[in-house]
Parts: sequence; structure tokens; C-alpha cells
Amino acid sequence: MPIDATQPYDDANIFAKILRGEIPAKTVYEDDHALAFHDINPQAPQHILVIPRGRYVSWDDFSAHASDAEIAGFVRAVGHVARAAGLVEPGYRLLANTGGDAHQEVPHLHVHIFAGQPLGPMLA
Ligand code: IU
Repeated sequence: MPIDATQPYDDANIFAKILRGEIPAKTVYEDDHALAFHDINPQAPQHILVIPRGRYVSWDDFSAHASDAEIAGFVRAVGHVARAAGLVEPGYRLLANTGGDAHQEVPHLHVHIFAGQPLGPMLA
């Protein structure tokens, strides 16, 4: 069920539970600003989610309200995860679904990293 990206943050969301260690995830990277783990339902041979540690519903919430340090730390973490996985070449795709039309389902910001095969044109 897509979410409303303007809703208040819900501490019961599944990624909040993963951040608190209440639910396991296949973690690939973590630091002060971010946690990265394999998507439970991969849509590409490599499908990793990167989430900020802070309580942000969406890209909109994060870009408007996170500190410069949080934003820099998160963006660097996304790049690091892709680089460390050896994805820079042949390449990868980033996606941050935001709100209903984009079909965002989990109300904690997550950036998808897709890779491992030719991904085709956007919106194919
Ligand atoms: P979306 O951008 O909100 O549509 O993506 C949510 C993703 O979270 C989706 O790819 C799910 O497979 C993934 N996911 C997960 O990795 N672990 C979970 O427990 C749940 C969803 I719920």
C-alpha cells in the first residue's frame, strides 16, 4: 500500500525496527549516518537499500529537515556502498520512491541501489 509522504514519522515502521535491531536484515554496511542491507524481495541481481539513521519519512522530509552533516553522511554512504560492491562499472541505478504515485511503501527514507544486469531505460 503506497504511503502519504507527508505523514508524520511512525516509529513502528519496519525499517525503524531494523535500525533498532528488533528485526534482522542482511546488513552490508553501517556507519553513524546510514545502514545498508539487501532488499528482501530483490528486483535485480544486486538490490541494496540504504537508509539514514534519522527519523525521516521520505526524500522530501530528509532533504527539507536533515542537517547538512546527515545529508552529507548519507549521500557518502550510498556512494560508498555501491563502490565497495564494485558497481561503479558496469554501473548501477539509484531510486528513492517518494509518495503515492511513486509507490513508496515503507515510511522511512530508503534509496534503492539496483545493479548486476543491464537495467534498461528509465521507466521501462
Ligand atoms: P518502496 O520504494 O517503499 O516501494 O520499497 C520498499 C522496499 O522495501 C521493497 O523493495 C521491499 O522489498 C523492501 N522491503 C524489505 O527489504 N524488507 C522488508 O521487511 C520490507 C520491505 I516490509
